[in-house]
Amino acid sequence: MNKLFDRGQVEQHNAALSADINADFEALGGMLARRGQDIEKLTALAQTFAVALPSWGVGTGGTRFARFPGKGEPRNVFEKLDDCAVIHRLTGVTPAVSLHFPWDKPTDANELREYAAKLGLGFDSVNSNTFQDQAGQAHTYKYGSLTAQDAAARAQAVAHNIECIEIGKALGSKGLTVWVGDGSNFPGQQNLRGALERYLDSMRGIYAALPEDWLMYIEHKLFEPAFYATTIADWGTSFACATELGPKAKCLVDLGHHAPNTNIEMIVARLAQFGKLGGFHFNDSKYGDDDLDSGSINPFQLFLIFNELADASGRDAAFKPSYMLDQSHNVTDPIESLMNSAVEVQRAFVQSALVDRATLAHYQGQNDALQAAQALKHAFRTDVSPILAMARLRSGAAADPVACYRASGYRMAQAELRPARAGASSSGIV
Ligand code: PSV
Ligand code: MN
Ligand code: MN
Repeated sequence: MNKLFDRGQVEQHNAALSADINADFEALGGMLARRGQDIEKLTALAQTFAVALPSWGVGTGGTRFARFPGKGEPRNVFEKLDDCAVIHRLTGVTPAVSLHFPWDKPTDANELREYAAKLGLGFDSVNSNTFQDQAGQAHTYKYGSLTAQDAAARAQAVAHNIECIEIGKALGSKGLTVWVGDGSNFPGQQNLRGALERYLDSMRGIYAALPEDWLMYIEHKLFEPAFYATTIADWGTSFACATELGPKAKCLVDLGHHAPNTNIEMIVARLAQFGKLGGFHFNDSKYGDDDLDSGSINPFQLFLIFNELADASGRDAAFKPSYMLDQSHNVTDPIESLMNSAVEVQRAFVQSALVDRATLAHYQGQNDALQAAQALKHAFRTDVSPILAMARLRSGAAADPVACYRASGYRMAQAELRPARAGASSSGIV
């Protein structure tokens, strides 16, 4: 593990900023107190927040046109964990990593688990990959995996998912996320109903291998790589499949997997209402699966999603969907983007706690649309940055994660230790 942050760097950084943060915190505390809100409670709440990191997010991403590698990119799963540990060390809100197999397949799962534990990291749900062919694979996924016409390709895809569960068990994961790109590019290419029947049949085989305390997350996506009809294209199909499969199957909402202008917060409300909201892949987008940094394009939407989550938590204290980032970084340092995103998602979480639910319900009851909307805007407009900074100080993380990271020289140190591999992609996706 990289020792840069063990040399009192974070403490020095915090000491230099603490007077300013205390002053801002006190000022905000006074303002919130006049609104009847307790900044101490909000700060304690902020400290409970956690969002998992995607192992594939710490490498530079790419598009189907090109990939422009960054300096010091992680070359294997251990180095990916090293970078994730830096993100957690500086933000204090990313204690778990979501692995993707076979990209991150360990030769020894126990060794990997111990390595992560030493870094203070655990493992979130594991992800299967049947959207690419791997070297030496017996049956191609060119025409689908869990939905393929070819029974042998389907069986291979099911076996891969079961292997992911086995590795995940050894790592201490508690969930399997299944996203398949299966679908068709031409009208008539596939029998639409037949493809979903085959999907369900395959998923039943995977579901049967889930341990008792595991969940299976079904991730829908509108399009890409299928450009006419994707088998699991929307939350309705995801919900129907999760219902068919049983209580351990839930729906996962990746924010980028919808048509532009889709009301995602309403999807969240619906899935929560019917007990099928399993978790999120947070990111932001302008067009579709852009995998941009969380909160970078539409922070209000992120807030509105958390507003629904706060409403759901208020109705059921046991409600706890899992949170994960799923981003791709082409023009920024992935560590910086992931830190910023983790903080942006935490920001929306805290802002949603500022919504005065009784007041909102009152305006809704009165059909006072203007004031109801203002009740939300009032919370959204409040700059909770001092709460987030104080939460980090109290958790031993960095007051300003990006500034602390830049001052550390971590990236340049990794550039020396990890020479670039021309054209290589850490995730396998270019
Ligand atoms: C698909 O676009 C997706 O969002 C799924 O979560 C995949 O597993 C991930 O991206 C990998 O790139
Ligand atoms: Mn995703
Ligand atoms: Mn995606």
